[in-house]
Formats: sequence, C-alpha cells, structure tokens
Amino acid sequence: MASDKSPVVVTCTAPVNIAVIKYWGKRDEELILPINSSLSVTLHQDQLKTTTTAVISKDFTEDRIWLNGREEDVGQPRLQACLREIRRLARKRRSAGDGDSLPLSLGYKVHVASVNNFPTAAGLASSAAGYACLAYTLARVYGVEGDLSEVARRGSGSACRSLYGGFVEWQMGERADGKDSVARQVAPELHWPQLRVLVLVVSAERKLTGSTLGMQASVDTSALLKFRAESVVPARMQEMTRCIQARDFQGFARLTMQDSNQFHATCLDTFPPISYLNDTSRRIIRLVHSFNAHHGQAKVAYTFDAGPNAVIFTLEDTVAEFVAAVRHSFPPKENGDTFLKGLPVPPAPLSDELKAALAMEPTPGAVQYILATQVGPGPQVLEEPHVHLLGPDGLPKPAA
Ligand code: 2P0
Repeated sequence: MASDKSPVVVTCTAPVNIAVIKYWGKRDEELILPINSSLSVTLHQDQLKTTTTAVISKDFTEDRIWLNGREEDVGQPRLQACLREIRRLARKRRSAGDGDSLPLSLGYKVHVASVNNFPTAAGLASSAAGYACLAYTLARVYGVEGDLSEVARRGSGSACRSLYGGFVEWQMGERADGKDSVARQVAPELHWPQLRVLVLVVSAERKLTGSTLGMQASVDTSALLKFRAESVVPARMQEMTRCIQARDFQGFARLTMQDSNQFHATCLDTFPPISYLNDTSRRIIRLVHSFNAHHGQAKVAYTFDAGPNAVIFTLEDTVAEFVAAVRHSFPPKENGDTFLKGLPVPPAPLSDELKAALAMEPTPGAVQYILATQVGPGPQVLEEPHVHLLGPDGLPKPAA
C-alpha cells in the first residue's frame, strides 16, 4: 500500500453527546484543558450524526474543507490544531517503526467534507460530533491508531466525549501538557437498554453567546464556577458513575437535573450575566417536576446546554406518557403529524389526575418538535463507496 499513489478516501460517522455532568471553563485556552471533569451520554446516530469524508492525494495543492456543502476557511485555528495534531501523531508512529502501512506521504494535502443529519444551528452540539468525526476520519486516512482525545479536544472540548459510545467521562487531567486530559468509556452502549432520550427543540436559532466566549467570561468572573469545579464536581463524577453502573434512574435523574441547574446558575453568576434558558425552557422544567411529583418519584429528568432546547432522559415504560404530557402542554400549532421525529412512540392517554397535576395553561407552538432517540455507539467507518461525500478528485459529489 505504501507504494500506491492513488488517492485514499475514508468516510466515517460520529455521534452527538449530551453532558449530565457539565464541562464549563478552561484552564488552558490553547490546549483546551477543562477546569473540571465531565460525563456524557452518547446519542444514537440513527437520529443524530455527522458524516465526514477525508481524501489525501499527491495531486492536491492545499488542504480544503466543505461543511454542509459550503467551502469554509481551512485556516481557522482549531481546524489547523486538529490537522497539526493528527500529522504529528502519524509522524510519531512512523518514526517508531510501526508505520509501514502508512498509505501516503504525510506531506500530502487533505480534502475534507462533512455533513450533519440535523440542523447545525439547532443547538444540538454539532461541534462535538463534527470534531470527533474529523479526528476519527483523519486518523483512518493518515493511519493513526489509539486514543484520539487530544485531536478531537483541540477542535472542541466536548468533542473528545463523542469518540466513544455509551456513557463517557472526560477526565480533566492534571498535567500542563494535557496528555492526561482524555475521554474514557464508563459503560458501553447496551449497558442500560431501557434508557430513552427526548430532545425538545424549542428554538432552532443560533445562540447569543457562544460556549467558548461564555465559559471564558464565567471563568473570569464567577466565584460560583470556581467553587463548583473545585468542591462540587469531583464527588458528582463519582456519584454519577455509580448511578450509571447500577442503572439507578432515581439517582441519575436527580443528579442530572441538579448539575444542569448548577451550570445555568454559574451562567447567571457570570458578569455580565449569561442566560441560555428561555420561558419555554422554564416551563419544561416545571412540567418535569410536576410530572415527577404526580408519580411520587423521578420518572423524567431534564438537562440544558448552552441554549434553550431541553434534553429529557426517561425509561422505556414512561416515554409515551411523557410525550403525551408534552403534547398537552405545548400542542403543535399545525405540524401535528411531524411533531414527533425519530424512534416511534405510541400515543398514550393522559389521566385527568395527571392533567390537573400539570396545572399549566397550554402554550401552542412553544416546542417545535420532539426527537426521540436512545443511547448509541461511537464513531463508525463506512465501507460502501457510494457514501463518500468527495470523489477521487477530492471535490464534493453533486449530491453532497
Ligand atoms: C458540555 N457544553 O459539557 C457543556 C455544557 C455546553 C454546556 O461543552 O470552547 O463547544 O469548543 O471547548 O465543547 C460546549 O462547549 O466548547 C459544552 P469549546 P464546547 O457539553
């Protein structure tokens, strides 16, 4: 293969992840090292994924990248950091003598194309899936093996958690060079098959304060964030790991909601304050607590990232009733048939007692749609040639 001069084309997919112990704040902006560890659930790629094709060829004169069909600036610093990092790892492997199978010269330029199967601006952590997919695909094309946390992390911190399926922790590490700031699987994809995830899409608009700037401001001004990172998160990481390993939904649900709330409290404690939640987010929080109070236990949990969309965790036996409760409280305006996307959820009746317990005036149209999904696997290599987004000439195929 080393003597083969034809272009090498690789296509991979990677998942979105949603943190249940949140990452917010860096101790090193350049290396993207966090001030606390975090833990996430990998969502299923049947519903949410990034697909990336990378091609290397001796004929290319420059690195190029297309995102969702549009060519973007490849000089963007984080993209450059990922490319540099993967080429450094490939060089290291070659000089260690186990790189005989390296397909092509490291000097060859790369063309990359990437698409999401969900709207980039919907606030669904597209950068995590995107950079995880970039790292994974570049690793295949340049013949790099082993943990890719460092490559993905340099693109976006939370991206290193999308390198694995199931339940994943990003250990903050202690070293100044970041070598021990890595992602690790806590439990595999099929560990908790009853767990379900509902994304309640409240707004598909771009957020006002991006995560990178938002967390910088919080690190600079929030004493609560410092307290959280030093004194709250370490014990929560242990407790969350225990809840997941024991499939303790009560404990998992409570801690997930508490950690989301504390993250948003640190945003409000930032000066000037940042608010990612809106009125609909707060109504969803109330709905979840009323639903749980009605059942006398935590049946459902919410978590919110840097935007107003809610991600709901529940178990298989509760999904239908909770979806009915969301439909009741946020009736679709005109899109009744497409209100629920993703995994099928059968219609369920709402008891009068539950309706009364929800005690909410319905807000039509406030939730645009619900995406039903579940825990899923990590990145995948796609073998069929028709899936490539770029042709052997390194240019986007017409359909891409
Ligand atoms: C998380 N978020 O743990 C947290 C919770 C948003 C809220 O990771 O600057 O896009 O690229 O490292 O990873 C969003 O931050 O930020 C994020 P950078 P990133 O999922």
